Amino acid sequence: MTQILTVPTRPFEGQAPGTSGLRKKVKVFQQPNYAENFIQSVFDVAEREPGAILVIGGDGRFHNRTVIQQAIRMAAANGYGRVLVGQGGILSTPAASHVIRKNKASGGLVLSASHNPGGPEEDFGIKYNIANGGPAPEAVTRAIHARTQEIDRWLTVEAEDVDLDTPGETRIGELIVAVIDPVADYADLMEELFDFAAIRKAVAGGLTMRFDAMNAVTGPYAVEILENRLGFAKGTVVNGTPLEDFGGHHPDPNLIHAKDLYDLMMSENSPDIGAASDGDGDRNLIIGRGRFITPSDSLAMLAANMGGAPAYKGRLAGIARSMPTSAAADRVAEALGVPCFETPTGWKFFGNLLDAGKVTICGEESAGTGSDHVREKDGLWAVLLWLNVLAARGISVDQLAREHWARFGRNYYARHDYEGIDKAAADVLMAGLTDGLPALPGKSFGRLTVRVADSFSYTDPVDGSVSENQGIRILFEDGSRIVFRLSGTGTQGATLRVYLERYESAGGLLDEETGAMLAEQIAAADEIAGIRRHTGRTAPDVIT
Ligand code: G16
Repeated sequence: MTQILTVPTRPFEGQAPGTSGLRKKVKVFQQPNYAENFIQSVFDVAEREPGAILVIGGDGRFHNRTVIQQAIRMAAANGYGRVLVGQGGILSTPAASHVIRKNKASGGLVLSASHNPGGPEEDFGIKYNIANGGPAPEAVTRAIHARTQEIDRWLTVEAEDVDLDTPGETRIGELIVAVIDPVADYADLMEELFDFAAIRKAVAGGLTMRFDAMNAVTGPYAVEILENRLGFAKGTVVNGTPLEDFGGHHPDPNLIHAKDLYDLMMSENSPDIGAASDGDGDRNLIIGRGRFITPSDSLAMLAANMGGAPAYKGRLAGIARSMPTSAAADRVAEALGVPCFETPTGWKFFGNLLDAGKVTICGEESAGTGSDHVREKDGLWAVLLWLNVLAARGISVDQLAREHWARFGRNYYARHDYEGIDKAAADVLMAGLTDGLPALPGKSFGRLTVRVADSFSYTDPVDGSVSENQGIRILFEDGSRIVFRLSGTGTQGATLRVYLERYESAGGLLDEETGAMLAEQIAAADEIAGIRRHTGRTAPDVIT
């Protein structure tokens, strides 16, 4: 019997999970008791039987291995029976979700700060996923946070570090620790969902791609699936080695941080499709030859075409999107006669809808798309679904986009991010917006007249739980829209997100420049929110 050690501790301020887990600078996590307090709070509130299974994995960023060893010892002291940990401490977020579901684990610790940069001076994160494989819902994250505020001890055992690099089982007291292949189960699942034979045939017939793994977790997954199983040429996957600091880059698959890929795809030498994923493998970027696909459009286009993939043939139950995501998917849902749900930002809000079988595909403007195969968004899954659609239909990304807009119309869409602004100024800006809401309807900004202005509130149709203050919506009479919200994933100051959208019907202007099409909404956003006045910024840091 290994002796359980009780370590006295005191609460830390600010351990409230954000949009997706607790994200802070590595230096914050390195403080004695910091990670331990949070993990113990998770263990104190997590629903589980004695001897339950816990999955642990991360995106390989700096500090990953240290926290994994701490978590394993604490799991041993907290009555878990089995820990499944990815070899090298690696498990992409969607792969972790799959391992939890497949092994009927009680939950999992996913160690990642996603697309945020990594390294000793950068970011780290811990997220708890529940038994359905998805991020803990708000009731659970609230309970974890409450526990962090009163915690006075954490439990551990004295034990050597587990060898994370060698697959196999070891024992710490009653706990069995199994180091598992992080890729195999996930790659097998993808092979079940998609028509690999059709994709292989298209590849043999000349379909080319580049996948930028951004020196983050998807490298080994992409090499196995795209190069080894689907036959894309060696070298199709670039930046395929996971690095603790992601090579000094932001592993964020957007047009700023994946600029090399974008430039290639806009050049004459471009392959047929370019794709990228983020730090922990749940986001995706899709670019065709000469054609960028926004995440909102990607959701709509995939939803309209996913029946071509074996796992989804004839079974689209419904679509869900986060509120700031464009309404492109709503038009597909309407045309196909299935419901479309509008949830707050955060994948955790899709869990109930997926568990209840109300939706088959979900997506967010923040580059996340996924289905009911796991309970996380899934970067490589989205790439494979695109490949399956292209292979099955024998058309290009650009052709598919044009065909889609000609049928459904086009939702021009952009997100403007003002990063690292003063938190107090951001709060004043949001409070001012909220206070001004009742006076907005009927007011005009240029040619735009406000129809509705509100703060988005969501009632979960499955369990009736209510989530308020999920973003400010300004809806104009011409159908265009502006949404304002503060990011819940940053670690420094505040990030203001401004989401801009305008719909052009099928007979309208379908191939214009997005910035020009949204000029009126951009001007109105500044006038309504006083962005310059409150933040001193004259332009966004990132436009996606
Ligand atoms: C996380 C969540 C997503 C959410 C995104 C953006 O993504 O999992 O559901 O859309 O944050 O959140 P925010 O706008 O609050 O920064 P990831 O990829 O960082 O885990």
